[in-house]
Amino acid sequence: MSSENVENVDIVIIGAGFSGMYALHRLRNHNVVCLEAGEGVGGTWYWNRYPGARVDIESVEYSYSFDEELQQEWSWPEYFSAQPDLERYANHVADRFNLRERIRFSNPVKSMRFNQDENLWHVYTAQGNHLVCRYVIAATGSLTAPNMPPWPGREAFKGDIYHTARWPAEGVDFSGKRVGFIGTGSTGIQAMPIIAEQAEELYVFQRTPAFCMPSGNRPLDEEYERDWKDNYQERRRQMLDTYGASLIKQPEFSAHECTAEQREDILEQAWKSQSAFQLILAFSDVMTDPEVNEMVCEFARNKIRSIVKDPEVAELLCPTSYPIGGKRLCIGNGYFEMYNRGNVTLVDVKKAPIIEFTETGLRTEAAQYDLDIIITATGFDAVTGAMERIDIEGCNNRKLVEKWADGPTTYLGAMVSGFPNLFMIHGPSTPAAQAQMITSGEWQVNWTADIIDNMEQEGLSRIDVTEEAEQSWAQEVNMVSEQTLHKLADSWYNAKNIEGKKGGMMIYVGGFPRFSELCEAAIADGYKGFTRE
Ligand code: NA7
Repeated sequence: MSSENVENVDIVIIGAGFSGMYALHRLRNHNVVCLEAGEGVGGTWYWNRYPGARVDIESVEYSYSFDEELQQEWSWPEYFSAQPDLERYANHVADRFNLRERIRFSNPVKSMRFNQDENLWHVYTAQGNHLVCRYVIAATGSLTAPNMPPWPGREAFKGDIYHTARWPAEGVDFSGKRVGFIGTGSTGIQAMPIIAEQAEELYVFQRTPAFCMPSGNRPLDEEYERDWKDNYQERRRQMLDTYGASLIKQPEFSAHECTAEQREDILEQAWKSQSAFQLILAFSDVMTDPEVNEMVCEFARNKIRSIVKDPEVAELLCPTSYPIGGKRLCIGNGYFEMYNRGNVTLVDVKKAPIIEFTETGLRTEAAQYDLDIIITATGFDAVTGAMERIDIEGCNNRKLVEKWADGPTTYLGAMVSGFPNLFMIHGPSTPAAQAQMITSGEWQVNWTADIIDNMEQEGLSRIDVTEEAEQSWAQEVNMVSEQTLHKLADSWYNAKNIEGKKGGMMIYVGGFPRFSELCEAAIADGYKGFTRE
């Protein structure tokens, strides 16, 4: 690339999702550019536009806190916002804070190389841009890189194949169609009941059944909204003191302190709470005591048995192989009820796995299914996928994929040893998915921006972390995960959702307050674990 095509900036932010947008705003006093793969802002809420896409955290919480006027003027129509409202909000923020002028859309980063003599990153994009900058902030998202199923024959299929995370903006018409749907995680559970209402037939290919509780979504009550707006500052502060950066009702007592009748009562209230996650928050020990967890599992299974009329189908929908909450509890709207429709068929692909796409549909080890449309809601190469799909080269020509070959290593989830001046937001071993993503993302952006500002004030040009620091963080991550039941479920939390993926626990389950305290303590302790020059 010739030198006249090189653009020099202070900071490159990768991704114009909620964290990247806030980073752009927070660091606006620097010469900063944001590179975004999509045509619009919103990240997760730009890409995941499948029918029924909705957040499972209340939007009064799942929104920015950095600007009081913004939180006073914005109104959410529902408790749990649908994708179009979240995307509208992202666009509003981009316009209101003049972010667009610094975002380069449809311009994914292809590769990055650190020049250790200059202490500069060279960033190359798909559109052929070459940017040179001191710092890179990768706000690439935890659930960005879609996991495409591995079966052969994709090109042979005569109908259409969609992944829910790459849904066409114009939507899909299912009327009169035979639809095959693969994946019964949070995404599948939201999308399928809507598709079943339109499609001629819906075949659900289920490998592992999911625990799911009713979302309880409803129009946002005006008084409730007013109360939040009157108390936003205090509530946002309180949120940061909770495990999940959310004021969701926390359990106060152990299940062992209750009689069997009291337990049933509490679980029934949790089921009807209209507040996502209350089933796993019914008692203080659901995620730590296998016996208590099993009680909650059986309560949830009995709900499935009471909703689904065909006992064989009901039994196949009952999860038995992992603890409830071990992977993310799904929040549904008519999901189990959907199986009472005449046009929905449940196919067990644990027993007889899918082996190929064919010209007319899908073949499992047991049968051929003729279909017009195939939808894969098969999740993501989560946490590390977005970073590993960029060719990143740090010091001594070391590639990030090589460094992470046995699983990601980070210090505080923010930096990787040998990759100086590169910060991640919601990187591996942060409380992603365990702590409300917008609020915890804002916190991480502020922490990172303070570090960069401090570097500038002190006239420093290079910051890295030590391998010892990475090892001590790995010990902390493992220690806290040993105390919970998350390790007993195969999911994207522990890299077991994708065959052959290595890495163990991908997220930090020690809670947001402990995470943020450790991050702050490292800086207060003279940048412990970092090297700066
Ligand atoms: P998830 O939760 O990872 O779910 C993916 C689903 O796809 C899950 O049911 C998987 O079954 C299934 N899957 C994946 N690969 C296959 C193959 N090869 N064959 C059959 N079935 C397969 O992704 P989501 O998009 O639903 O949700 C991601 C997050 O978004 C969620 O945690 C929330 O935070 C929001 P498996 O369970 O692996 O047997």
